[in-house]
Amino acid sequence: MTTREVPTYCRICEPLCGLIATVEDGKLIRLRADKEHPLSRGNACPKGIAFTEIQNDPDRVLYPLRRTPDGEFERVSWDEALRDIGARLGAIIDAHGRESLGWYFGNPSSFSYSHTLWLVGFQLAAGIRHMYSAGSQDINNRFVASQLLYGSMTSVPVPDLDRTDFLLMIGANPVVSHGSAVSVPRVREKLTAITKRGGRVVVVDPRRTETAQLFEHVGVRPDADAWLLAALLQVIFEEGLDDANALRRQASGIRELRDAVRRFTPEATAAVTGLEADRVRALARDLAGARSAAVYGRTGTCLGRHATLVAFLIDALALVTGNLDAPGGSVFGKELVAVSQLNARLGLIGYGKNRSRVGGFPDVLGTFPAAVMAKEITTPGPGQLRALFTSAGNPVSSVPNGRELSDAMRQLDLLVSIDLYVTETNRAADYILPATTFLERDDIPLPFTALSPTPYTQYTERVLEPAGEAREEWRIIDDIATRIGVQPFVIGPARAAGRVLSALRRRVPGGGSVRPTPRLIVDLALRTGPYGDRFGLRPGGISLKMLRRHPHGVVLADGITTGVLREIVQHRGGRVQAAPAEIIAELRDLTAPIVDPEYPLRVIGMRELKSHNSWMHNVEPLMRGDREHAARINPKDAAQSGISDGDRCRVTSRHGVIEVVARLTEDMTEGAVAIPHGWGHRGGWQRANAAGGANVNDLMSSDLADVEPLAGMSNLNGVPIRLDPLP
Ligand SMILES: Nc1nc2c(c(=O)[nH]1)N[C@H]1C(S)=C(S)[C@@H](COP(=O)(O)OP(=O)(O)OC[C@H]3O[C@@H](n4cnc5c(=O)[nH]c(N)nc54)[C@H](O)[C@@H]3O)O[C@H]1N2
Ligand SMILES: Nc1nc2c(c(=O)[nH]1)N[C@H]1C(S)=C(S)[C@@H](COP(=O)(O)OP(=O)(O)OC[C@H]3O[C@@H](n4cnc5c(=O)[nH]c(N)nc54)[C@H](O)[C@@H]3O)O[C@H]1N2
Ligand code: SF4
Ligand SMILES: [Mo]
Repeated sequence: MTTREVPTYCRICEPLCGLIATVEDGKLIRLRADKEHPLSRGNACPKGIAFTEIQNDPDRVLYPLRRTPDGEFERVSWDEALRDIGARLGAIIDAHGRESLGWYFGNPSSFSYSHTLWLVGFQLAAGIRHMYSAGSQDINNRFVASQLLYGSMTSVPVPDLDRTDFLLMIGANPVVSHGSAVSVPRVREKLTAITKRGGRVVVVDPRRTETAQLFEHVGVRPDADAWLLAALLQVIFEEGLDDANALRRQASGIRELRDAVRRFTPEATAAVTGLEADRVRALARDLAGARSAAVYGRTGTCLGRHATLVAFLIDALALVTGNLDAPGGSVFGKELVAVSQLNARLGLIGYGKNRSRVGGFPDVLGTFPAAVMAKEITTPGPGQLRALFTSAGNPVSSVPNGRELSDAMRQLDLLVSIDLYVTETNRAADYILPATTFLERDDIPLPFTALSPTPYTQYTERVLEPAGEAREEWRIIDDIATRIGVQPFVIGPARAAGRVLSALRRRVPGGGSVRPTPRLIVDLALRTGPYGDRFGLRPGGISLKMLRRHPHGVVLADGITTGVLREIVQHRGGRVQAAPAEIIAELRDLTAPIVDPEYPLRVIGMRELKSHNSWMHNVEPLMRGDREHAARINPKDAAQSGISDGDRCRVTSRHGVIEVVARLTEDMTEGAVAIPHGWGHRGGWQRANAAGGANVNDLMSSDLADVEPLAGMSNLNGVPIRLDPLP
């Protein structure tokens, strides 16, 4: 028997905690936290440790599956599956063109450089327009706000946690989520360190969350953040608390912004936010008066009806108080590979280069709103979506109106899913192709260095050989591409990286046609990137070879360098645009939501420590105890609806009905009801199916009018509902 202890890192969520895998005769025995990891230092959460159960899960899909006419799945060979998929794609393309092909990629894809790289390569090379992702349920508004402010979609400021004196946190619960759009292991310690050194953390959330309980809580009404942020800006301008020097240096359009927020006084907005005017004034003064302050918002600010506006105002608040790009403020990390720069130069993917066929929504980084996917399938006409691939995603569970999507998918000529499980989405697929887990592939977390307050990276080789016949996504994508006569990264981005490629050619015997691998491309990008070794010209710089010598990861700098705004901003003149027309218009037209007495309450999302979106409910150790899918309700609201703690209740919106258990808690502000997403399973995961619950996204609307217009964000927070007792 041979036993190995292999350092690697967790790729379930954004802290990327260091793990040690114990492997016996090629089988994973256990995962534990890596004490030698420079940032996570022996810390990991229950999900990371429990990944052993997913790795070895008997319900995992390990062979290509084909759906039979009776709706069951049968095992087929890779060759059979890919040959048939290729032939069917060929026929669809002949009849309807490549514009009838589509792809949805889900959240776990962001943790695989090779998956995302090959997908972008395939998209560009094949000219695929129907691209969809979890981003329109997550973060695309943030990218559009950055486009408007800085002219650079991928420049997202992060809170300078190690130096800040005041953190204003809006719609995020990092004590449970472990932080998002900011990559920090041990985030709870980082936050408590702020208050320990005399600073403040203020959490704006309709629920007194696990994070809010540790700090100061501001119980805002759901989907009222635009009003609150505008009011904070109004007070700061009115009382002359803005940092005029910083604004002169950094921004244009400040006067228009000041005029646009003028009507949003704390008094005028109190009815919408539910917050006393004095409290809002005090918050504005404290924020502006703090030695340094960072303003940070996450999914609670991304899934409302004004998601792009809210993300914009979050940065505007940092800007106006002189905290943008300043120590302890909202700061810009340096990318591991120069994606933003390269993209700005080549204009490969951006914002609004294309419009969706249905609804006319602008693309965000080459993707359209996933909320319109169902209608793209069912709406006839040129460019109708007929063949759909999904990889690392479960959209029937994660996008608004899952039932509509599930029904629409039956109309497709071809549905292929690359996943670990039979899920709610792919149970109706023609083929399910087995993907490797993160332990079965090499990796480097490309997007996360710029989001880490301590710039950091780690390369890991695969820890395990793929189980069964599982394959890496990039190989599957490459094979499918080849079968329709397309080659990712020979045409497309590789041509763009011309000089690098010609250097590469010289090293490839025979020269001429090069089929680079993801590993080769990433090595070149690293070596020529901001931290790279420039092929030996910069001693101490990084390359894959260098990173392999440091299996626990490498800290690249002590902290984020500030004073870089001029390099970030791509607008002419190098100034942050504080008053883009879209934002000013939305502020002008902002009207208080009308309360429909039929639906007096509002549903919001929440995350649970032992769930991960829709895909960890099959893990027995995480499901032990009395875990159940429950709505968290303020006791007063429950009493009004005639509901007691532990009752099953019916939740009704204008768009659907679900049934869940009621949990009464004073942690909910009145009028807000929190229900986690990702429950109500009907796939091949037996423990998950047995967990019960419902798909909360059956309550959500995919009507075009309910999709946020600037970034195509789904409206999943603040949706009007009614509660009724069940017999
Ligand atoms: N109501 C409501 N809805 C929401 C949210 C909310 O807050 N409220 N949050 C939204 C957010 S932020 C997100 S990110 C989305 C997530 O939405 P999705 O990304 O669509 O779905 P997930 O539940 O993350 O499912 C991931 C799928 O990938 C599979 N998988 C896991 N690892 C791998 C891998 O390495 N390779 C492959 N090929 N497959 C893998 C899993 O089995 C699972 O089927 O949900 C969104 N939906
Ligand atoms: N344990 C666990 N960790 C996770 C995940 C998971 O499923 N489970 N998912 C991962 C993913 S994909 C992501 S994107 C991140 C998300 O990371 P976070 O955004 O930190 O996660 P949430 O816990 O959903 O926090 C959102 C908060 O917004 C609040 N909120 C809802 N509506 C509003 C509103 O209108 N205004 C304000 N101000 N607040 C509002 C909710 O009450 C909630 O506390 O978490 C990641 N980490
Ligand atoms: S917090 Fe948990 S799930 Fe997230 S990276 Fe760390 S161990 Fe993995
Ligand atoms: Mo997410």
